[in-house]
Amino acid sequence: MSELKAFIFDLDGVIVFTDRFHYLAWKKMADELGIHFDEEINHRLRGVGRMESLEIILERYEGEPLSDEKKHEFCTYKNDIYREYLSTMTPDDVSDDVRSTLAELRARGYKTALGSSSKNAKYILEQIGLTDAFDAISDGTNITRSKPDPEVFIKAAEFLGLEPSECAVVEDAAAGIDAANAGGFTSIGIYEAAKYGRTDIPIEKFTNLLTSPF
Ligand code: B16
Ligand code: MG
Repeated sequence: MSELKAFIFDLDGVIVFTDRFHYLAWKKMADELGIHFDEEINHRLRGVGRMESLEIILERYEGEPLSDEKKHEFCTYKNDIYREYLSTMTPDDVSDDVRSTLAELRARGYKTALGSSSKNAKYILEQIGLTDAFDAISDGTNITRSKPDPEVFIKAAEFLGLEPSECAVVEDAAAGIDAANAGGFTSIGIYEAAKYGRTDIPIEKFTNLLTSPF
């Protein structure tokens, strides 16, 4: 393994927790379409892109086949509701541990980047006052393939001017760990991803990034 020079962070489920907002927005859309949607199905949406999430929800849809235009309309509808929830977020939604660990990693000379599937990532970072904590931001607006494809992390490494082998990816979702591994990154799994068999380095909490031997 090359010397580790950077950490690339997933956003949703690692830096902040917007699962509930995703759930409530998809739930409203699904209820209006008469599609069964619950927390278990919502769980399958973690880390995957918006259109891919809609396709998972539509597995239970029993109506006429939907045009691409209609699917885009549903995604926009869900996103408008989701962004209303996001507008209530503030810097208090970031824990002191996350804020101080990001700062300390930089103080130790590591680069930091964001690697999120979300097209709302920059808006979320603004809301929580964390835009300046990252040297590069790779998100849903600069990729064509969603996790488990490694594109979002490869772009993050490119933006930092580093090779994947010089970067570790911090992820909470299996799709993100698979993406990191496929791209040649060291995968660090937190929370649920700490129990995922393909994770290189499991950690229990965010501050463990400061004590793990890299
Ligand atoms: P958006 P991450 C992911 O963010 C979420 O985990 C996933 O649930 C969501 O569908 C995806 O972003 C797309 O988000 O609709 O905001 O573009 O975990 O990659 O930071
Ligand atoms: Mg995530």
